[in-house]
Amino acid sequence: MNHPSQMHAPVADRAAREAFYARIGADNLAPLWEQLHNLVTRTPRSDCQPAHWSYAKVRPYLTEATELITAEEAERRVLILENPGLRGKAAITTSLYAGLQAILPGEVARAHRHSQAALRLILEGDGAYTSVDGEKTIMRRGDFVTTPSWTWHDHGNESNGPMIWLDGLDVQLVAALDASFAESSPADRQELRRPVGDSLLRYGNGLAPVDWTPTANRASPLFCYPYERTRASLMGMQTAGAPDPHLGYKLRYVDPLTGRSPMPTMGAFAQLLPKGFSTAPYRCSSGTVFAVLEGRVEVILDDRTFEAEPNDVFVIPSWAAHRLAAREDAILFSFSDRPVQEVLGLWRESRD
Ligand code: 1HN
Repeated sequence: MNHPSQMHAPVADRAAREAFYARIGADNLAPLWEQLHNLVTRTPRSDCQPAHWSYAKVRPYLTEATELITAEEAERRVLILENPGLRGKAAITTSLYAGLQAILPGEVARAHRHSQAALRLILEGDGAYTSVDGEKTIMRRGDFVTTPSWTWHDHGNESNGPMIWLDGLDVQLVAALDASFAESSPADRQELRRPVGDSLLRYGNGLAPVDWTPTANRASPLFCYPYERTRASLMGMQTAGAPDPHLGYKLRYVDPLTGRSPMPTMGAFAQLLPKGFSTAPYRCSSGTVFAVLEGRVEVILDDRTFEAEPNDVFVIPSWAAHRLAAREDAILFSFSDRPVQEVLGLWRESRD
C-alpha cells in the first residue's frame, strides 16, 4: 500500500510555486513550509561562533582609543567585542553584548539609566568607582559589579592609573523585545545618598534591613561582589571534595536575599579549575562569555582550540560542546542568559 503522501502527484512545479510566493509576498504573506526546518531545528543552530580575544592584543587598542576620544565625549569609551559570526550587531552572543571599557585618571563617564541591565568585571586598575542608584562602589580587579535595569549609573576614576573592565549587557535581548528606554541625567555625577560600602554591609553579611521587601526590578540590592570573597569561596571548596567532572568548582553569583541571579536577565558565575584538571565535555543552551581572572586555560572545541590567559575573554555559543584544561590553577568568570532561559523553561545542558 502506498504511503498517503505518495498517492498524490505534486500539485505544481517549482516555477508555479515561486510565482505563487511572489504574489502572496506582495500581500505580506509567506509559505511556512519553505522555512519550517530552519525555524524549528533539532538542536540550537546559531550564527554565534566560538571566539577568543587576547588581552595582550586588545590592550594597546584601548590605549589608542584613550588618545582618540575622551570618556566625556564618548559617553562610554568602550571597544565592543563583536562575535565574528554576528559582525555589525554589537553582539558577543545572540542575546548578549560585551565590551571592554577604559577610563583614565580624572575622567568621568556621566550618569544615565536605561532598561538594559549591565554587569562589570574589573580587569585592570584599582580604585575607580561606579555609582549605582545613589551609592558609590570602589572597584578592584576581579570584583563583579551589577547595574540593574533602570538604575542611574556613572563611573569616575579618582585613582592614579587607567581602569579597564569587561561590560556585559542584555542589549540584544532587550532589542528582541523592543523594550529599550534610556534617559540621561542633567548632572554628570548622580547625587550620592548612602556611604561607600553600604549595600555590602546591609545585604552582603547574611542580614537584611528588618523591613526589606524585594525590589520591583527583581535585582539584587547587593551590587558589588568583591573578588577576595569569591576567591576565598572557590579556594575553600577544594578541601570539601573533588571538583565536578564537567565544571570544576563552579559557583553562581546570587541575590543573597532570594537565591536568584543578581539580575533577571543575566546570570554570572565563578569557577576554579585546579592545575592539571581537565573538564569532561559539556554544553548548554546559553551562549556563555568567559573572562580569565587567574591562570591559563586551554579551551577545546570540536573544530578549534585556543589558549586563554589572564584578562582574555572567550565565548562559547549555545550547545557547542567544549572542554577546559587548566595549565595552572585557573579562575574563570562567566556570564550568560541562563536565568532567562530557566524562567521560560528553555534551559538545557548535556554532559556528554
Ligand atoms: C552602558 O551604559 C555602559 O554604563 C557600558 O558603562 C556599555 C553598552 C551598550 C549600552 C549601554 C556603561 C554599554 C552601555
